[in-house]
This record gives sequence, structure tokens and C-alpha cells, in this order.
Amino acid sequence: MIGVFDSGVGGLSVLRAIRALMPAEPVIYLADQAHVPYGPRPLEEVRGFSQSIARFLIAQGARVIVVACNTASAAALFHLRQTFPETPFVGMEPAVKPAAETTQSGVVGVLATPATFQGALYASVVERFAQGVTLLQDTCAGLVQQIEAGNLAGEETRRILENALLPMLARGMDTVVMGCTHYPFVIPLIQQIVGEQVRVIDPAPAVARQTRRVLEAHGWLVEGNQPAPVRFLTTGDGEAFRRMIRQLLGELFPDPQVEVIQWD
Ligand code: DGN
Repeated sequence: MIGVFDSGVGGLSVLRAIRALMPAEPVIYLADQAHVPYGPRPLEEVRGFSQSIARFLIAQGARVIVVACNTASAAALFHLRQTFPETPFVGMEPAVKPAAETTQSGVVGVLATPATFQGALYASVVERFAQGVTLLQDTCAGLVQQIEAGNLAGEETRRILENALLPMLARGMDTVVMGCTHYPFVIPLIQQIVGEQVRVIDPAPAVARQTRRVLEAHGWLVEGNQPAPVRFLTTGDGEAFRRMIRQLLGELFPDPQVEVIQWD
């Protein structure tokens, strides 16, 4: 069983890719909506949340954990691997490498939270893969909250994205990286704003492939096409989370059951 977590609904973009690749693999998904958004919080605080969640998911039977949140990956991946050495962790990192490899103009936009931009993981990705490429960054303040509220194409969502993307376009950006797992849910709007000629990179399929490799390497992969159950849990409002699962992934999960859990 794969454990997947995020501060909220963002990790559902990763769950979608996992289901597409490994439908028979059971999943437990935890949304830490009591603490969303993670992005503006200190890294140590996000690290604390991530440790508690990982401990919980392992106790529920997760053998591999996907940290489906760039912010939590930046804050905690290294510490999680040290604290739980028996459990393989798959994390997110902004997909700067494929962007740098394919950009024609040499100008790449990255949309991620402040915590992700501050973390050592991002600095190391930039240093290793973005030599000679101009990276334009934006935190899209408020966008995670809009997506959590289901506003995928509303006025405020469009305003935040236009403010971020139009200046990048003016500087010649031809590729934009989704450095936050919430943002793939607004790709249709992003594509409308930047035009079809700009490539939008969602790292979720690559993360799903990496998860599959890890499961295979341990002999844990459940093969087949018969969809396995997915358990959805939230630390926040169960009904609101259920509505969002249906809005974002309704074709996969038309009637999701949500369990509410509370940390002390
Ligand atoms: N979805 C998360 C990420 O990828 O960074 C975090 C969003 C948030 O909680 N601010």
C-alpha cells in the first residue's frame, strides 16, 4: 500500500498519476487540511507535521510514502528518510531539469511556494540543472487557498496567475514548471493565459513512475487493472474534502468516503 500526503488537495494531482500507472495498488491519502497552506510556514513546523503524518501512515500499513507536496519535500524529505529508515520515501522536486533540457528560449518560469524556493532541495536542483537558463520564479500568493476552495477558473485565480505569468511571457518564457502539487489543477487556465505554444510541466507522472520503480525493486508492486480501494483522510473538514475530491477527480472517485482524523 502506498501512503500519499499533502497539506490538502494538491497531492490529488499526484494520486491521479499513480492511479493511471498502478490502478491495482491500494492507496491511503492524507490531506493535512487543519494546517493548509504549508507554503508560508517555517520549514521546521512543516517538518514536524510531516513526521507525524509519516508515522501515522506507516502505522496504517503504508510501505512506501509519497510526499506529494513540494513544500513538505523541501522541508522534510531528508529528515523523514533518517527517522524512518525502513520506509522508502518518494518526494517532489520542481521539474527544472526537464524544463532546462527542452527550453528553446532559455527562459523558464517556476511556480512554487515560498518554502519550496527557500529550501536546499530547490537550490541544489537549480545548481545542478539550470546552468545557462534564466529561471523566473513566482510564489502565486493565495493560489493554494483558491484551489482548496475549488476556484479553478474564478476571477481571483485568474488575477493571481496573470500577475505571475504575463511578466514571464514578456521576458520570453517558453516553459513553465508546476512546482506545487496544487497547481496542475489550474493548468487549463494557465494554458489559456500563456497560449498553447508554452510548455507546462507537471512532474506528477514522473513521480508516479519513480514510485512504481521503488515498489518493483522491493517486490511490493500489485499488478493488474482492477482498481484497488483508496482511503481518503483529512485533518480538516471531511465534507468539504469529499466535495473537492469529486470536483477534481470525480471521474476516478465518484463517491469517495472520507475519514476525519485529529492530531492532539
Ligand atoms: N501542495 C503543496 C506543494 O506542493 O508545495 C503545498 C501547498 C501549500 O500548502 N501551500
